[in-house]
Amino acid sequence: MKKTITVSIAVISLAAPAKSRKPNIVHIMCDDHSLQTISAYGHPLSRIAPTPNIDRLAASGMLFGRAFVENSLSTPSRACLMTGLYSHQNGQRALGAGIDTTKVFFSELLRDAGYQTGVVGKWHLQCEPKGFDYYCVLNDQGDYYNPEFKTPESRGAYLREEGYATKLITDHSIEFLEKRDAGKPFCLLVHHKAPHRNWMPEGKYLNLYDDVEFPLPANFRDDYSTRCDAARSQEMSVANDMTLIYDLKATELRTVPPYDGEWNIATAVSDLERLTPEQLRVWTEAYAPRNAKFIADGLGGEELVRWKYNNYLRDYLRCIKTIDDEVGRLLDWLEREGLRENTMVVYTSDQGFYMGEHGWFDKRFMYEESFGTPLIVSYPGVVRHGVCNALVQNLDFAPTYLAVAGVSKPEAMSGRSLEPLFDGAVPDDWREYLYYHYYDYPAIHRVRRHEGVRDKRYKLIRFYGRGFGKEAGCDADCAELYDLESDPSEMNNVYGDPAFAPVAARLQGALDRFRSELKTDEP
Ligand code: SGN
Ligand code: CA
Repeated sequence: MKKTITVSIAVISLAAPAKSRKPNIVHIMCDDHSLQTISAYGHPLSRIAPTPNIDRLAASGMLFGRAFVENSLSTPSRACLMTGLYSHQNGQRALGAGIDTTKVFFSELLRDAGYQTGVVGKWHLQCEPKGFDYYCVLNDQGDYYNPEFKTPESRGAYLREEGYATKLITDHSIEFLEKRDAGKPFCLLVHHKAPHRNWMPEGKYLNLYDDVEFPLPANFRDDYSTRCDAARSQEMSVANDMTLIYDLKATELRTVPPYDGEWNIATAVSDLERLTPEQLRVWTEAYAPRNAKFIADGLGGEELVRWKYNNYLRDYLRCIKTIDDEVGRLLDWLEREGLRENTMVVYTSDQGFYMGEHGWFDKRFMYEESFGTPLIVSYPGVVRHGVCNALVQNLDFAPTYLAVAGVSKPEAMSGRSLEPLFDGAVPDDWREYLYYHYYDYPAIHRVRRHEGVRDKRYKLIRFYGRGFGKEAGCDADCAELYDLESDPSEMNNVYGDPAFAPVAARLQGALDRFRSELKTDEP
């Protein structure tokens, strides 16, 4: 039984009958790409910096308006992608070691089913790529300029290549496709490094948006007054935690007190040491005049915060510009080769990102900007064109790819295939709630541990756990509740408001059910 009223489809086109050949799969996943900066999502920011090529996918495919991750951090998200399991099930709770390599990766099952499998770019998990015929992966987070890649031929060594990461990743993706056995279907994961911190743009875009003044988000000055302590004790604020030298490339400040002791100088210097003399010349030509003016102006207070915000946005969006170009190059290649028709192309990110909302950059929190992630699925003739607002999660990738390949999903996988949504209707038994759990504390950005549930309208978050370091003695045990319909930017925590007591009880019931059914970690 299907309901047609619970999903909004912007434009309806009749889906063709399911195709008989096994489809190819191209999963393009950026690192930290906010949906606010994809124009198909319609956010004001993306009107200033459009993404015409990513939009090509949305123009032919299904754009998910409520896509989320289960733990907003790179390795947990990547482990979830590969296994279809929650963090506590696949072992990858925090950023470092964790992945339980005895778990089945969907790539292994696709390969067994006759698919040629490849992964290019950021892998990040502390295990070898499992279930791949081909890999060409960055070392850990990887570098923007002249990065090192490991391939089956390099025998465990990471070898430096000259060029810009986003382009090299596309080059290697196309190489994999060119060399494939055309008689077999393929599944290719294209995992970009960009636009991860510290947002180093490609040479030709270093002056893009120079003259654009970006408006601060309406809630940039959130004073966190209605919330638990976690929002106050984080260290991911544009004003206080974004560093001038490392993040904002004011390299010349190295020798100017009081900045000469600033965090991450060593990293910032080694980032530039990676550049060839010609790359460095282009880089310096772009940033040196801006930095000279910045030093001469001696900005402080409000002006300094605006300068930081604008230069953060400019570099981030410059990185996105190359991503968009390279998505276009890959799509053009698929079209030229006549492969587009039988290929499901997915665009997503390992999580969302703050573009100054609540005053922040980075991710981790269960608030919408980082809990949410962009998701566009284009497979003309099979996936209907339009917007789907069903609740979906990165747990669903593995089951979806197995389903479209005709491979049965292992019993243990927690996610569910998105296939039933592809005709534009939402089945009656589609999930009503999502479960989220963030563990990486104490760690950089100091976001406290929390878990929670979200339905289509409300969100319950529970912060928990011992405080360390500057939070020593501040053990967390505190809840927040948001009505996303009346308060989409989550400024007004209504937990404890008697008017919302029934909602709080209902969401707590859902959280309790997740805890017992999924045997989650005890807070
Ligand atoms: C690095 C970044 C952090 C970021 C984590 C996780 N610092 O540690 O800002 O939160 O990665 O990012 S940096 O100084 O190394 O740039 S993730 O996308 O891999 O989860
Ligand atoms: Ca990331």
